[in-house]
Amino acid sequence: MRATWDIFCNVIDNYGDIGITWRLARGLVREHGLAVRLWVDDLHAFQRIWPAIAVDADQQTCEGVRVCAWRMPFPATEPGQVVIEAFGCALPESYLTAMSVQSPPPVWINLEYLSAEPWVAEHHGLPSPHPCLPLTKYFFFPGYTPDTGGLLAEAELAERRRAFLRDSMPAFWRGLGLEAPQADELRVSLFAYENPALSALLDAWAADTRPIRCLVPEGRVIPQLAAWLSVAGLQAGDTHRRGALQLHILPFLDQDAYDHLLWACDLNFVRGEDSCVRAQAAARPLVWQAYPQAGRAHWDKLDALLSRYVGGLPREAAQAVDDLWRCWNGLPDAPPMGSCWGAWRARQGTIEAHARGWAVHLGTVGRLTDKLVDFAENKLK
Ligand code: TRH
Repeated sequence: MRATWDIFCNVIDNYGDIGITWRLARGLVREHGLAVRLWVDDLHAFQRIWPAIAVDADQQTCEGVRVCAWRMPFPATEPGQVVIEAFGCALPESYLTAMSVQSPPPVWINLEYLSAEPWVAEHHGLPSPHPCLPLTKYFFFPGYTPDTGGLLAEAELAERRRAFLRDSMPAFWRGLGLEAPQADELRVSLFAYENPALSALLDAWAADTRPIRCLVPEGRVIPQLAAWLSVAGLQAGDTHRRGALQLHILPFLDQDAYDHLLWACDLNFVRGEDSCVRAQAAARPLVWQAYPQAGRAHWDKLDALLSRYVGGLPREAAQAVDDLWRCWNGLPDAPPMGSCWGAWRARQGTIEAHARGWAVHLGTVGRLTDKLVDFAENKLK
């Protein structure tokens, strides 16, 4: 009998919660043959990243995953053998009660946010007994070292990327209505939150000595782009030139097509969690915008990833990456954007080679799906 897993996803904002749980659910089904139910409280957000999702269906099967609308009152449900509560979303009371009378009780795991900070390894796997029910919840921390929960990446990801680069690039660009890149062109994807550093970055790109084509899936950054261009609005299909910069607005892509965009571009601006991991696995340079948190906790996350990421780079290239990421994230000690961009451009070749090596290094950290399955199987024994 296939083990049964329930994953609960409460969409708070943006696409990270659903993006990560959907990728996880697909991976558990495809790579581990598990029977997975994914409970989601916002099917509209889900449909944005996966258009095959029907927003009004109570239950549907997609990519082998049983997708269930998480609505209240919660229907009477026999819990899975493994229950994943994503990012501390509280499970429905009736479901918790059903878990507590199950024998043996389900393995209950809280999947945490990814961080490169050193404390993650110490907290990974820690138990937390429920205050009154006979249940224990375990904290599972993804991370960048083998002693954490690892990273969410498919076993065949690198192979799929290589096949795409070999066979599918021209068709991919045509599908987006774009020509193949010119020889000296830099093709950049931009996925970002509202960002005070954006206009200085666009100014630097417009003043570049070589052509830059920036591809922007529709989203939160569009109003700022429109303001910089002095146009009333922007929508998918729009394109504008300013100096060396050609801007294209793309439709929001499905999750797999977004991977293709990351693989096809020379440089990717990404944000949050999932797109950041995907951009690292794309073996291309990236610039990360951390999800803004109260008390500027995200600056610690940024520094932690930066110090791991630039570790293997020669000093000047490391400084260029460090400065550009810090400037993009609004750190007060960062140099102005114009000089950050110039320094990054001057070290571009070294940074590109480093990105290829880093993607290989990520493969040694361990994969989140494998580690979750090992963890749960050990507890089920
Ligand atoms: O959308 P995000 O900003 O999500 C964030 C983070 O996860 C953050 O940690 C969390 O606290 C917050 O949400 C609530 O960025 P992220 O994590 O990169 O998720 C975006 C998802 O959207 C990812 O799975 C990729 C996907 N995506 C597409 O499918 N198509 C697209 O065109 C784009 C740009 C993204």
